[in-house]
Amino acid sequence: MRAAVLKLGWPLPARAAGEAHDSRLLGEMAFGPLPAERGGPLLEVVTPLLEPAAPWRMAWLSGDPVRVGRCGAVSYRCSDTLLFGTLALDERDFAAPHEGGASALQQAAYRAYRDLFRVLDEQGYPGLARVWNYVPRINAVEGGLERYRQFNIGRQDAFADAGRVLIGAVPAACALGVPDGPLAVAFLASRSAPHAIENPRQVSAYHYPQDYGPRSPTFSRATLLAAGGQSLLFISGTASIVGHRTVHVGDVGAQTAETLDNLQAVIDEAARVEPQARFRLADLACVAYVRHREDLAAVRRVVEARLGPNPPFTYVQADVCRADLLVEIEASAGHPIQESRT
Ligand code: 3EB
Repeated sequence: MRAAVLKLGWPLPARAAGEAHDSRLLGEMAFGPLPAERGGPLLEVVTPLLEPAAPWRMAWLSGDPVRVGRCGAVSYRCSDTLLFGTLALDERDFAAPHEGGASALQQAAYRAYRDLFRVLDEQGYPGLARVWNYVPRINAVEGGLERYRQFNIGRQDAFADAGRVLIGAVPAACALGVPDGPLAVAFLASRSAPHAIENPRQVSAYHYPQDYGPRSPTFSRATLLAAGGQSLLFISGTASIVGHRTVHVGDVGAQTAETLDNLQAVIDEAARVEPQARFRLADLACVAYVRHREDLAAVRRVVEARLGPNPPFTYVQADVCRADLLVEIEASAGHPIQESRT
């Protein structure tokens, strides 16, 4: 039997500095305070960890050997089928805005996505399935506009300038806040186009009204990707939003329950669109981002009441892109999970 085109190793202990990279490693994301050395597409997400407590990483592994490259700000590795890339941009490298001009963060977001699309075009992996965005001080208001909203402008402009659609066939994504450091982005793309999935309980994010910022965010609720016989599902960061409104403001337990309902709705929608794509919520590999570390126990209680003890979940502390959201959960499925708890 053919090896899986995509496997997830997760959560693995943080790699020791200088350790050689696996020839089948597409890329990895590391959470927590990390050794300085990097090599290959390693996205460092410098944010406090909750569970497991030690620094850990998730590794996307290919069944076939990979090729390594760099293009603009992007470091990438690709198999015949998939390309995983990372980039980190320091806002201080962008000019301070003049009156009414683009903020440094907006410029950095534009550059990040411009370079991302260049890699996809140059290497021939047009099917952008999933993007992870880590934005320093995401909820801070600067120059009269929340930084998440500045990010949305730069991202959307880059999609438009790359000739990409802004609604419909857009990638699954998440956007979380980290205390400091660069704008850090990781992405997974394919030779073939993924199928975008929306959540019938929610207004599509690309149709959010202007109350949430001058430009709506460019992401779909999930993507389904057929790759080498696997049916892969990538679910975007999912929160306690019904329609376009945040619900259960101030109640982290109820927000977690609503988020799980939204995840279930996305799974159901994926199965409706693609009958082969049948996944159980309890089998998804999930990362839960918790705004306040003291809410970890409450989030876990609701997750484990619904999914049973020890589901494949990890917990990270991060800011969520609406100030009233206390928790956000992202997920993936359809790939084997190689678990190795630290
Ligand atoms: C939401 O549903 C919560 O801007 O890329 C979730 C996933 C959210 C992705 C993004 C934002 C993003 O609107 C926030």
